[in-house]
Amino acid sequence: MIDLRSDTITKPTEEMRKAAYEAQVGDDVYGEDPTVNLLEEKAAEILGKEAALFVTSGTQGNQIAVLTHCRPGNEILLEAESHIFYYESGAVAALAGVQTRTIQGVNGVMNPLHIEAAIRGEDQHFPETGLICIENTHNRAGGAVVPSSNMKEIYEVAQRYSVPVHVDGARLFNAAASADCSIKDFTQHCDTVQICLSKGLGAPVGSIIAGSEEFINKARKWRKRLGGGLRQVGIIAAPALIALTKMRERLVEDHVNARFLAESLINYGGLEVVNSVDTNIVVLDISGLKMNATEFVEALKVEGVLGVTFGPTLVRLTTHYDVNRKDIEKAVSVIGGIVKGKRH
Ligand code: TLP
Repeated sequence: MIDLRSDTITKPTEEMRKAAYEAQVGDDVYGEDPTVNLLEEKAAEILGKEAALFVTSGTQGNQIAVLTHCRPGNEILLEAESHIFYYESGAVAALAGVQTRTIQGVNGVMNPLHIEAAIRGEDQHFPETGLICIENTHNRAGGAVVPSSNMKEIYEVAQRYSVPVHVDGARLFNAAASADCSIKDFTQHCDTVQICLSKGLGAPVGSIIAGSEEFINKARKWRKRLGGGLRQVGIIAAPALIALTKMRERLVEDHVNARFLAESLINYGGLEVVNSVDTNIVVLDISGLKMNATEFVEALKVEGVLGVTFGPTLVRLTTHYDVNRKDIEKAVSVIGGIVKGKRH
């Protein structure tokens, strides 16, 4: 199977498995796991923040951030198709008791003026604006990079109104690789950030949240409340450390493969690449075919290629460490075969 469903499906490398086996461990709830401590120190340094916390998943990291920044009854501003709004099972309502106010972005990029207009003033009728969330890269915008200049403008607005900014940077290293800049060029324009180690970076488990020392101390307590205080967790922090320190440089390979995939499909009648392919995601609109996205994904599967539906006529294909150029060529030819028989 050529699995293009997500970069989350990457399996740990040999080096990661060996590191897990050999990891020095201790009880992390006592702060005694040396591998976790090293991972958190390294992550804070790379992200340019005072402190960092190892959490089980991107969703847990985002939720801990919202819980730590906000109080029940707050309102948070976030992009209309952001992961926190779209794909986290309503957790911000269920757990943090906040309401969401969505801002329609363009390619995942929110206009700072729209954000400023949405920040609540002093009035007993109004909820307080507790947090602004930016997603970078933006998943449903097809892995689009939110420029650091846009983040800077949003952060300036946020600071003027004393509202914190959290970045869901599940794929922020992809953004840095695509923009050919340092991750700090992005993280300097936010208070807190969540990055996933288990996506393109290939770790089997884990995310990091980073921010001020004070924020991370409070976040640690929320992690514990959520049952995320783990014990000899160096076993998974060791592969995560390899993901963080050794796997960033290769993300551009995934981007090159995604671009190759998109360019190979561009001239196929009946389907259209609808995203800008900044990083490792290709989104296809198949409305020119006599089938819907579910049927298209089924047809792909029969031919040994996996993708995911992204809407009634949209399909997402994601490149990653476990697929190479040859796999992409095979996927292109499979898609070619399906398209041939199904054009309107
Ligand atoms: N995204 C997954 C699915 O949940 C859709 C994927 O396959 O892309 N933020 C962003 C921007 C994400 O794309 C994801 C995962 C998360 C957060 C959540 O991370 P996990 O899966 O570790 O909870």
